[in-house]
Amino acid sequence: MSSAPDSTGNSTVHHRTCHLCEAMCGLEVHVSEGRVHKIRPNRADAWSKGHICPKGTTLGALQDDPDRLRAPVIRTGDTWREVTWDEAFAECERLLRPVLEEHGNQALTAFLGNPLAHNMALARYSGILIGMAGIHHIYSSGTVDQWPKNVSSLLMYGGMWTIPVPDLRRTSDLFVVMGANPQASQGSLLACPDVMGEIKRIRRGGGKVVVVDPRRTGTADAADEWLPIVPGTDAALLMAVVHVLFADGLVDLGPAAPHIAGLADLEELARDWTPESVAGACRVPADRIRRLAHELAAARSAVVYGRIGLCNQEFGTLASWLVDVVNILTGHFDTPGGLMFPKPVNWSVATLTQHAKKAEGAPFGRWHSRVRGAPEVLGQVPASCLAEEIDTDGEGRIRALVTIAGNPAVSAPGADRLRAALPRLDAMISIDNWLNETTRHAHVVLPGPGPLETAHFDDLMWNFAVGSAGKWSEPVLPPADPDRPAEWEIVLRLAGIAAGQKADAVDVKALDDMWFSVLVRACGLDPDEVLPHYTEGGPERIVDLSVRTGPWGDRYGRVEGGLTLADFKAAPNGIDLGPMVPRVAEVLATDSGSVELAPAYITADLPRLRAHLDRGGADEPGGLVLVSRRHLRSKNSWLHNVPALVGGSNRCTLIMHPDDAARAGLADGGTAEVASEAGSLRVAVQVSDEMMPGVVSMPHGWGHDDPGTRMATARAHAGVNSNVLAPGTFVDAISGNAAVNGVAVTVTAV
Ligand SMILES: Nc1nc2c(c(=O)[nH]1)N[C@H]1C(S)=C(S)[C@@H](COP(=O)(O)OP(=O)(O)OC[C@H]3O[C@@H](n4cnc5c(=O)[nH]c(N)nc54)[C@H](O)[C@@H]3O)O[C@H]1N2
Ligand SMILES: Nc1nc2c(c(=O)[nH]1)N[C@H]1C(S)=C(S)[C@@H](COP(=O)(O)OP(=O)(O)OC[C@H]3O[C@@H](n4cnc5c(=O)[nH]c(N)nc54)[C@H](O)[C@@H]3O)O[C@H]1N2
Ligand code: SF4
Ligand SMILES: [Mo]
Repeated sequence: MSSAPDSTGNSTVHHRTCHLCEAMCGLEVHVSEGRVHKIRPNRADAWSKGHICPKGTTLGALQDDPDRLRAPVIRTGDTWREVTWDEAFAECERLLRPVLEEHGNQALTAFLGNPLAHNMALARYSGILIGMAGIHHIYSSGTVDQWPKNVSSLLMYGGMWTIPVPDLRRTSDLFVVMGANPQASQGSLLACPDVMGEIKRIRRGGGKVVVVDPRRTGTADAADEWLPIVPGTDAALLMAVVHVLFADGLVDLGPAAPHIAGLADLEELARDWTPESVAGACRVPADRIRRLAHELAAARSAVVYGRIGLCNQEFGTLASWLVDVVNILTGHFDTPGGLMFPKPVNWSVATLTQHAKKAEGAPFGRWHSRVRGAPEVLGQVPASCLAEEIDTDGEGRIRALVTIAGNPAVSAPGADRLRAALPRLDAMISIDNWLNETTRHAHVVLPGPGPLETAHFDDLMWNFAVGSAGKWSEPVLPPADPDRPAEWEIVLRLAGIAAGQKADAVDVKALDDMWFSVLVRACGLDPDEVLPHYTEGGPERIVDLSVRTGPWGDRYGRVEGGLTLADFKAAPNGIDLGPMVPRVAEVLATDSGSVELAPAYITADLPRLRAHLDRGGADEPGGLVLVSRRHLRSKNSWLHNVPALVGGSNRCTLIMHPDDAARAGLADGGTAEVASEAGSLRVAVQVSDEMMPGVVSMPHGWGHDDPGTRMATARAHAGVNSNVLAPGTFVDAISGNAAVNGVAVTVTAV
């Protein structure tokens, strides 16, 4: 254990990577008498060098949270009782068996949530549960998140997780941030500790930072320029930038030029997209758009970055694609300071299998959802389909649901319908640590251990990192209950049950070896050779495999001096393997072997965008549109039970521009009724000119006063569930990703 007595002599100090967001900050966790008494930044951390945010200091509070489930619970009616693990798994079997026997595997699905990707065990084991349960179609928070980027990356580079990220630590002249607020989020599809510090550095060095966002965010406040934009029109602005780049002879592909295909097609497509033709709808002056194109072309080192505001919107795939296109056309691609492909020290289970998935055929529209007829995209339909697939009778209705670290009753659009649908399930099993708005509907909840009782090594996050690095964290605390299963064992046991095994007869070790062997083969190695290297299984073994078969790995003795997990264990501050390197040729997996600048599947969506602009976009007189926001002290829906993180400026309010508030007869602190086609709610109003006129903002992840939850602090700061307002059918048509931004609403005074 990476511990040493601190200066007082009575406590131990543990080095640990915070698992709450992509920044992956190194923490010093001070423990005495078995409890965390303080958490400090670890300045010696090779990756984060002392960066931290207020959330990282609350891991002790999460660990000690009296509401966090310590044992499995079973619900009968409105009553929950704690049970033994054997009883809990027997109940899972009792619930699942009849559904599967009478209705087949198509009646069972899973919803995978965001913390799964940050969790040592769940990230590496959820795949086997889905496979063994024979689940045909899963749902995930991915379709309320980065699905557009997955689509554009697959079509441009050949892998849905082959996502280039800004090489921000070396950007010096111009950083354009679109639809992201790293002041709150700390970076996303951009794992970079201290994004705000990089923004300061760029400006100190004479460079410029521009934020394109309907809200003047904390990031915009720290930038040189805030460019307000009408939600959902970013793709139009970027098409106009592309137009100017071609029209003014500014295209310069730079060193990546030999790898780029589709330039002529793109030029043709951009011909009509003059700045003047989009300026009205975007509410960005044409000359500013033109100048942006020239600034990007002139900059030596620049990068355009787009994130959730560009994904969770009606034209998410077009916008996500165009961010990359503009970087490529201006030569800020696969070059230091521009958009580059990370080189993770370890593969993730998701990235390891991405090309195998593609080989199954074009991952678009291979099947359609039963009720809405939504085309599948990359194996999933919109998360909002889940509700109707549960509440609509007929052959193929979903009757059993497993949620894994997800809270779709709050995080998915059409929240009212899902909350009404969940009680119709015959079997609902949640792998989760709290009784919240979603899990309160479960029949059985299987909690993982406390957040500081497990080891940690990030899985997917290193794929978005601005440098190659790795960090191993030992458990800070011993298991509170040594007899309870680890989270990966919970997943495997449930997998066995879902596959038809008796609850008390699941051979967890055999399943673990089987899953490990699948992963070994996917790495091109022979399990008979690799398995004897280990005496124990679990996620740690998978981490070792992923490091040893990664770019710096020893390939089990084939590469002399290559890395293994033991090297990371010996380096409690982590190992830094340097900044990103140009590697486009190495990562490309398209059929053509080139970067596809103008994939037909995406460009066919341009007429829809043009029609939207011609209708005037969202710009109808008096009409308001709603966008989402994040706060530094929240993490989606699930940190509001930590007293230190709620209250103060972290409140669930509707922010409105003064003109819009005046028109609705609302003053700061008043209560508004907000209504959309999907639902309505009442919320406190905050009047501020940080909003552009016509756009209002609410955070997601609130609404903690549902009956039957067990999160006392969250309940005392309940707020309202903004996804009641998001219509489930409002999606980016070609990715199926939810458009929770740009929702048409009316706001009236109560
Ligand atoms: N309106 C609107 N909606 C949005 C968004 C938005 O911007 N606006 N953002 C979307 C995005 S980007 C995302 S990622 C989704 C998030 O959507 P979800 O992943 O569905 O929601 P979270 O709030 O992250 O819920 C996490 C769940 O995991 C549980 N949990 C936390 N840690 C652990 C753990 O270690 N083990 C287990 N087993 N469970 C754990 C929590 O108790 C909680 O139930 O929300 C989306 N929804
Ligand atoms: N503190 C904190 N950190 C988090 C999270 C959290 O909940 N809290 N969640 C994590 C997760 S799961 C994710 S995915 C990331 C997300 O990370 P970010 O993408 O940085 O997310 P936000 O902070 O929501 O910033 C999105 C911005 O997009 C703007 N926006 C909305 N619609 C549009 C539009 O149409 N066009 C443009 N140009 N802008 C628009 C909003 O006003 C908002 O400022 O954050 C992660 N980190
Ligand atoms: S920024 Fe905050 S939440 Fe994110 S990893 Fe660092 S300390 Fe944790
Ligand atoms: Mo997310």
